[in-house]
Amino acid sequence: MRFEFPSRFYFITYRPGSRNGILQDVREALEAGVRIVQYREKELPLRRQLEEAAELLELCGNFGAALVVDDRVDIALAVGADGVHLGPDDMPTEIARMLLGAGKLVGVSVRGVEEALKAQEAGADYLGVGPIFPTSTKPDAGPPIGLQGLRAVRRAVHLPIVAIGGITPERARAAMEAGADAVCAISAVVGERVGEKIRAFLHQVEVRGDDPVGIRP
Ligand code: TZP
Ligand code: MG
Repeated sequence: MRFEFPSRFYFITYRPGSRNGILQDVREALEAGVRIVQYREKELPLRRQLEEAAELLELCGNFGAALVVDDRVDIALAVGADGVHLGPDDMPTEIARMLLGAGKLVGVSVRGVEEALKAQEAGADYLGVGPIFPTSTKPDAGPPIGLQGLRAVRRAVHLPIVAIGGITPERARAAMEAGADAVCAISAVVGERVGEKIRAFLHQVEVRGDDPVGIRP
């Protein structure tokens, strides 16, 4: 079945910038209305990551939200997460799909049309497209592709797109108008008052009326 983002803000954990711990950050994100969370942890030992992923999965489950694990198919499988998010250096999409099966989410980061078409062909459920704007959160993200780049990917694929990289509440609507189905931001929401900052995003990107994923709780 075709995947749709269950909220227009996609939350990624970011321990280096967290003030109150990623569990509390995720709780605030969920309370603000986020329904898809990515556990992204680049440094902790595997044992700790497994524990944290299991805790986050339970928390997300309480809100009916999906939890995907960045990079690590093994962790996603071990804790029974809802899926994974893969970049160009991670497990190839086809192999992740084979290991996880059809019922799990496979998200793939792409920078342009060629990568997007490949990911779609390989069985991705959604694409993370970016960096749209300059970002200092991911030093190896490469040069920004701009809203033009986002539009080009939108025209090329039918998969849902989450725009990432330098997104602020002020830029969020433009990203949606350029074809994103959801937005993601790390530096603009991490630190204190995570929930409040996410609400500012949701206020920008919600579609009023009968749009279930756009309505704030
Ligand atoms: N992938 C592409 S850009 C990025 C990731 C994980 C970092 C986004 O962080 P910020 O602070 O919202 O630019
Ligand atoms: Mg990765």
